[in-house]
Amino acid sequence: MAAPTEFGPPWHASTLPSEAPLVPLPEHELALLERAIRLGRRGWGRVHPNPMVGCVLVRDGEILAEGWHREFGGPHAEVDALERVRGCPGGATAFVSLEPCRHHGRTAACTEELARAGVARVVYGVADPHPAAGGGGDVLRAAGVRVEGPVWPEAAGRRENPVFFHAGLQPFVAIKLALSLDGKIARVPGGPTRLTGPEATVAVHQLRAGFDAVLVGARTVHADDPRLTVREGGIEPRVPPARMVVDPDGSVTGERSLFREPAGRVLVFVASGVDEAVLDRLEGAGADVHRVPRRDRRLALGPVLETAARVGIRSILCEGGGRLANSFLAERRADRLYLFYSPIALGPDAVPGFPGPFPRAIWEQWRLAFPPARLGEDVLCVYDREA
Ligand code: AOF
Ligand code: ZN
Repeated sequence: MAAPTEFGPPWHASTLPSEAPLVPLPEHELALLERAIRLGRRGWGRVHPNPMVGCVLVRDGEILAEGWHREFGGPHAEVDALERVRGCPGGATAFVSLEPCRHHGRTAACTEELARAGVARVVYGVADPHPAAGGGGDVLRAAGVRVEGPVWPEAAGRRENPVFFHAGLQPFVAIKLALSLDGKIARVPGGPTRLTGPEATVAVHQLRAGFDAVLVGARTVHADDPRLTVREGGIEPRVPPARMVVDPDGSVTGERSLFREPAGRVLVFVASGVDEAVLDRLEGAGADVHRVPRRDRRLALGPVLETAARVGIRSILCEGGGRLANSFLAERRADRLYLFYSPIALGPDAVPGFPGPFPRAIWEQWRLAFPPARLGEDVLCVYDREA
């Protein structure tokens, strides 16, 4: 497994949640919670669908140990930190980014482990929204531990672990687009245009590692012939993301790189009426083919997402092209935007990133989630759609 990066993936610029704390904490204790958040980010690509969680154990102003949830099914952050204490953690304060769980799942309840270790105080970032695991704060209080939390409202947890907090039957959808300074995505339709630099490429590969699936339209397959694998960025995903192609006419062929590269499974979505021969050809190339109805001349995205959910996909990173991204936006089916801005301009004849058509109201729900991150010459802005 690749060594975890010190500050987590770059779109997560180091930051405290922007919401005012719900409980008053001194600056240095907020900094310890921030540290816990940052430690948790090291689990990106390894822990989903569990949340990224970090923990710092402190006593008398000294950090006894740090831990994080490293692997899905493995020890939780609190236990990871407790295991790393040299000596006895009795009397320590645990700063945890998420409320300690009270359930026996794949591991023992963190509430019990903390109490048993003699931890005197627990400060946690956000409440665990899940019925079985949540409520650990009260369990700890009942066990005589001093508890402060949640320090931030749910919105802060949602920003940090959007898929974990995502409710509903459809997968969480994030859109990644690289844009020129003048808001264009390509010089000419259907032609590949390199906009961003190597640092942004690394970030995209890191991003892919934390999603269940990467999605593109058939046009992008024809234009760019992407492999849609995680090759750079130093994060080896626990499960290679599935590769999804929306291809109404079944135009993609087995010679494409995504079929030839052994990585995540390939899912192709074609229109209901497409010939059996086309399905056979795609299946012969190794794809799982799903038929969904058309809407106008495109595929209906609702059924695409429902089908993806049915085969276990909870999160999707849509990497284009522009039309597909615009359809997700227009139908309010996108939850997050990762926009990489390059300092290049492509001019008035180039392909716009957001041609719509959709009313300006579509943009009113979007809010910047993190401070913009500089990646070489490019800037990454992450936006979330407010529910
Ligand atoms: C914590 N600390 O570091 C994490 C927590 O399947 P399990 O047993 O690993 O439990 C997963 C659930 O535990 C997950 O859905 C979430 O509610 C909570 N995650 N809790 O105290 C952690 N990762
Ligand atoms: Zn736990």
